[in-house]
Amino acid sequence: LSFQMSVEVERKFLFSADTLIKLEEIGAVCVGQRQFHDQYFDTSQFDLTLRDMWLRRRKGCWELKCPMVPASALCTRYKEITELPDIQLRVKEAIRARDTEASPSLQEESWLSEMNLVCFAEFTTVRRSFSLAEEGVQIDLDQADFGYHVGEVEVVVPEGGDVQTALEKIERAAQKLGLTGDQRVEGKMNVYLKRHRPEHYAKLLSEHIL
Ligand code: V4E
Repeated sequence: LSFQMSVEVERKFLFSADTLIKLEEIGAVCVGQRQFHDQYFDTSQFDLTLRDMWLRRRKGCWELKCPMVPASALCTRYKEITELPDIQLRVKEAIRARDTEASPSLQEESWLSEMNLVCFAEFTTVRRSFSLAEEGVQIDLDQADFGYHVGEVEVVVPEGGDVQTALEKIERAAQKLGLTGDQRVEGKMNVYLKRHRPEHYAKLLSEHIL
C-alpha cells in the first residue's frame, strides 16, 4: 500500500459581512465557490469519533481525518488519509477491539456494514474559497445548510513538512484579517451534533473530543 497523506493545519474563525471587505482589502483572491454534501460515519458505539477520527464521504471520495498533536491552542492538526485501502485498514484497527470479522472482500460499500459503520451526520456546505499571496494559505468561508457559518484559515503541509512555518503563515493571515479573539470557534460538526445528535455530542464532550 502506498500511503497518501497530508497534514491539515487550520484555525477556525467567525465571519461576518465585514470579512468579505477585509479579504478584498488584504488582496485575497476568490478562487471559487462550490457546494458539497458530506456524510460522516461511525459505529453506534462511536468507536471512531471517540478516538477523534472522522470518516467522511464527500462527492464520492472517502477521507479519514486522524488526530495529531494539536499545532497550537487555536490551530488543529489532522492527518488526512484519502486512499480507501489505507482508510479501511485504519478504521479496522480502531474498531478491532470490537467483534469485527475479518472479511476477504472489502468492496464497494459492503465494508461499511461489515464494520458496522452508519451515517451519523450529513449536511451540505456552500464554500467560498480565497487564496492569499502568501504561499499555500487558503481561507474558506463555509455556510452549512443547517444554519451555521464558519470560516477557516488553512495550510496543508505534506507529511513531514514544516508545521512551524504553516503556523506562522496562519498567524499572519489571522492578523491581516483582524482576528483578535483567542477563543476557539466551534466547527460545523460541533453545532450539528449539538442540535441533531445530542447524545453523541454529550459523549464526545465528556471525553474532551469536542
Ligand atoms: C476534524 C474534525 C471533524 C471533521 C470535519 O473537519 P473540519 O475540518 O472541521 O471540516 P471541513 O468541512 O472544514 O473539512 P475540510 O473541507 O477542511 O476537509 S469534526 C470535528 N473535528 C475535530 C475538530 C475539533 N475538535 N475542533 C475544531 C475547532 N475543529 C475540528
